[in-house]
Amino acid sequence: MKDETNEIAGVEIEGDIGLIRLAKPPVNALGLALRTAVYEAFQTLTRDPAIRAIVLYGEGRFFSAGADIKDFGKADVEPTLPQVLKVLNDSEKPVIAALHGVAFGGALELALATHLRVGVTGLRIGLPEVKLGLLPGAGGAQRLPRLCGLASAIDIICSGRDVPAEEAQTLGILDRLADGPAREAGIAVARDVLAGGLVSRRTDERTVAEDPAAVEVARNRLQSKRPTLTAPLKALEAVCAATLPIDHGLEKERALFMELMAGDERAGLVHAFFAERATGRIPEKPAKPREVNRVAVIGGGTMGVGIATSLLIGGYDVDLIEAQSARVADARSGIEQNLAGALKRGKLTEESHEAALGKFGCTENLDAAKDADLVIEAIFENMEAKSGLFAKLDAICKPGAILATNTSYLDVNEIAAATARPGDVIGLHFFSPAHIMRLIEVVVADETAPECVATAFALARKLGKVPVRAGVCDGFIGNRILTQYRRAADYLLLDGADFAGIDAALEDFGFAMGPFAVNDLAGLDIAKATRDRKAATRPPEERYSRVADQICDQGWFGRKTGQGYYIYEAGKAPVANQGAVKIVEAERRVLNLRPRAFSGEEIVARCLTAMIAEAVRVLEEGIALRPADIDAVELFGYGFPRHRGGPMHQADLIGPAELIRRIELYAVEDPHFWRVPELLREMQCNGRNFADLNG
Ligand code: T1G
Repeated sequence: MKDETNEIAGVEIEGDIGLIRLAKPPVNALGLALRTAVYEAFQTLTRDPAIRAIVLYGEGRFFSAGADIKDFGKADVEPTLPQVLKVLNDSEKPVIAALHGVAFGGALELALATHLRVGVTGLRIGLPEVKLGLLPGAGGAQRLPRLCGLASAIDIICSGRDVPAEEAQTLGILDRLADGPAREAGIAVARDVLAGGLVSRRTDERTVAEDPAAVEVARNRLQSKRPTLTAPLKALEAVCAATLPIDHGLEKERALFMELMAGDERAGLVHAFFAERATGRIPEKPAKPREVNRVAVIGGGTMGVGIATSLLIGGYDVDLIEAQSARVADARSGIEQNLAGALKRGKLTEESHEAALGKFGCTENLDAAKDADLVIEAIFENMEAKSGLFAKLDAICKPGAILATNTSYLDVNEIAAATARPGDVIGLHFFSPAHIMRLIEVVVADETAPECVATAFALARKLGKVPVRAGVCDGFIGNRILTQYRRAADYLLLDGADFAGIDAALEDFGFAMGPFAVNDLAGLDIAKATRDRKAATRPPEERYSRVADQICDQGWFGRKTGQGYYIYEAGKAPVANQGAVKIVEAERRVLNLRPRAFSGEEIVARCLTAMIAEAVRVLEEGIALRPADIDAVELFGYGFPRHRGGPMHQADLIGPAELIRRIELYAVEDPHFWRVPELLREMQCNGRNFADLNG
């Protein structure tokens, strides 16, 4: 083996101090190559009699992001991380970890196994394994409580949260904070140890006091969460083992870790991790993004105000343009309230809040868009109004300005055709509330220029959003799939399930809210407007449920009117609206339908299969680049439970054969709605799964 030691784990000598430099871009992930290199470098320094202390530090943006997530699910190869850490812990020479950027998961576990830890300004540490459906598997749940106590360790490990360096020092996790490069900070600590000014100590020698109250509180909190995930509860069990002798605790922790490693929750959460990061792999990636500093947002409604807020939080200069002068002041106060909320949530500091307040203007004058690098239109959904506006913007805006529409379903090609610069027109579909929801569907029209797409992705990343490239069709990726999901739920209702039962089944599956509760939240009149818009082109053979229309006919539009499918009274949990129940029963009688019972499992199977079937068509038509992009849309825009990975991840767990069997079974009742996409048959034939298509 080419001696890589010097490349990815370089050995440096500073007098009687030996240093190991972790250098495996992009994040010094502790995969086999880096583990082996660290292990060998450490052996070298241990054997060298001239070396009296050893420092580990990282090259690049971070000390390390922990274990290599790409290795999950594969067989363990030695040296495993626990083996490497045992050598560090057992060392007779003082071992110091010098941390910068981030030290997450296995990287923090590595530091915990050393004898002293120094962190530099800006460092964040954490054991975020529960966010990946795991728990610390290399001693973190045993060694962290030995430094900061059981209660703090439970908080950090079961939440997976980031811990800023200052707090880490207060908790006793870091022995020292320093400014400047970690390497030098590490050397300084080593010198102090060798000079006797600082005591180095094995973490394993420390003990952990019981804290039954903290354990009880944590267990109750984790069990009351919806959905109740397995990893945080197993992590709690692992931390509690820290009161045992270290070897027993390590053994228990590893057993729990391996149990979770084999689980679906881990597979779903790891899939979500990589799906979020894969969306940026677009054909337009080589194109150079245009510079964007000033953005004009057209429309002072909820979406316009949310988009403007998101841009201000992202550091852009913003002009919000609202044609109706009476609404300009409302738009301004809406933005100010959102910014105040962002300050409260810690998304802004006092300083950046002040700066954001000074970076925006509100006006009714469309000419304010003339110097904008980017214009984002968020007016009401009407093709005529949007085309008219884009024609005006085409005349007002400077050459090279990007003209974006926030439409959630209208034809972006048609909007682009209203201008003489279709190459500069693109769809930027935000989700409400736009300053909170992370998804942006970047809708690429036929003539959209590559650098426009690249600019949209760069902007979305700067806003902390997850951009997903979508082609032009009715509803793009997300709303198109949502329509089928909702129709499956509407048909279940007609066939005998009740809306509270349907919602409960999907909430047990992990959705924060079932489809009928979501309809009530979004406003039943909004969905009705969409149905009315499509009425003229609805195929006669399409099964149509009139239930929602009849509920609207009662003036029941959901939460905003206090009743819809459910009744909403302040301070009370929503209850099923018996008036709506009667409408369903009456409609069944009119359609001569004999209601039958559906299990929760069958309800989930039908709704999920409807989503998957439409998602496969979205893929077939090239509206989405890859299955993982569809999952990213569902996870970051539609509340699909993260631990389930997304509909395409689920499709691989279910398998094409079973999906086809289901669709063909359901098609007996409704062959128009339930159709097997061609790609699904191909997958069955060639034995491939959707993960293979992620590239
Ligand atoms: N393993 C493999 N690849 C990783 C990685 C990791 N741990 N972390 C990041 N990457 C890749 C990522 O996919 C992307 O690749 C590139 O690095 C840049 O990442 C035994 C079992 C560190 C805060 O949970 O939170 O240790 O897309 O785009 O926004 O107990 O990445 O360019 O090809 O996210 O600046 C615990 C996960 C592992 C940390 C940087 N560690 N990473 O954010 O860049 S479990 C984590 C992050 C563990 C032990 C257990 C973030 C980051 P590509 P990025 P970023």
